[in-house]
Amino acid sequence: MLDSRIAEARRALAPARFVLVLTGAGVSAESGVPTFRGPGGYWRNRHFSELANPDAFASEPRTVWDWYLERRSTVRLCTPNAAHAALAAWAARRHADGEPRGALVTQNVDGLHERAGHPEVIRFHGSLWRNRCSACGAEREDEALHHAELPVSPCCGALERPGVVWFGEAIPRAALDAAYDAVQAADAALVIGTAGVVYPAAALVESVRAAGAPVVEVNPDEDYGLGERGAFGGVWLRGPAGAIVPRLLAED
Ligand code: BV8
Repeated sequence: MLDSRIAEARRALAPARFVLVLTGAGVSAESGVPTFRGPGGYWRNRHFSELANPDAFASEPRTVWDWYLERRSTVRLCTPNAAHAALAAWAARRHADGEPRGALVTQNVDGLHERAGHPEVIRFHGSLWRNRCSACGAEREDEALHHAELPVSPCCGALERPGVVWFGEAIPRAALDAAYDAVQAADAALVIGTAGVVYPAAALVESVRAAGAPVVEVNPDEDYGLGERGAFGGVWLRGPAGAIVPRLLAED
């Protein structure tokens, strides 16, 4: 059953000139990064949406920083899995003739796609490993796992915040433009490890789908899709990304 569905999905993706890939927390689950569903969505009994917003940072910056620093510590101990590696190899093969034939948009801030050597990652929700100046918005890399004092920006001497996109905040212009360009160019979409409920990320796939393009979805959760179809109405491959994505993207 899964074999024939993977074959069907490969047939759907093979003729595509440009594939939009959208990933979520599920692609990093097998690397040990908690997803936001279930217990992973809570920290010190607070739901992540309570912490991942500007008001929480304004009222309790230490608490919010401690959460992000703990996530850095967790991710630092993780390594990219077979799904990250297969996506990176596939993208490299498709970019071989210099012509971009796809784009990977990730909702993840963990940096595991980059660590797997993916040639071009659109970080739609920012990065765990970057700080942003709360005065001028300038960003810088920060690999520190601990901050006794909350970080201050070298540019303005202002409090720095994690370089991620919080609920209620706009997607960074460059990432939004790159993602919209990819949606325009795409004639197929591949969705891996996302519940598909956060916007505008989910709307990217909906736009490609609305243009009549094939969509392939990888997700083990039986409540993710309906019957044979995934949450976005595409070919649903029901199983973990680490097992399915390498088979889906294997060279002919
Ligand atoms: C904005 C960064 C306005 C921080 C994150 C339209 C309709 C409804 C609501 C809205 C709408 N438009 C906007 C909203 C509001 C909101 C939103 O979408 N709310 C939702 C919850 C209803 N959106 C926003 O606030 C956005 N901003 O709209 O700004 C604006 C515009 C202009 C100017 C000013 C303002 C910003 C949203 C970004 C928030 N930041 N992350 C951080 O990480 O700390 S969101 C964060 O949560 C992640 O990035 C990700 O996007 C989301 C989690 O979702 P998933 O990745 O899907 O993960 P989840 O755990 O939920 O599911 C995992 C899936 O994997 C499951 O399906 C599971 O079955 C599967 N899985 C598990 N194991 C595996 C697996 N799959 C494969 N293999 C496995 N092994």
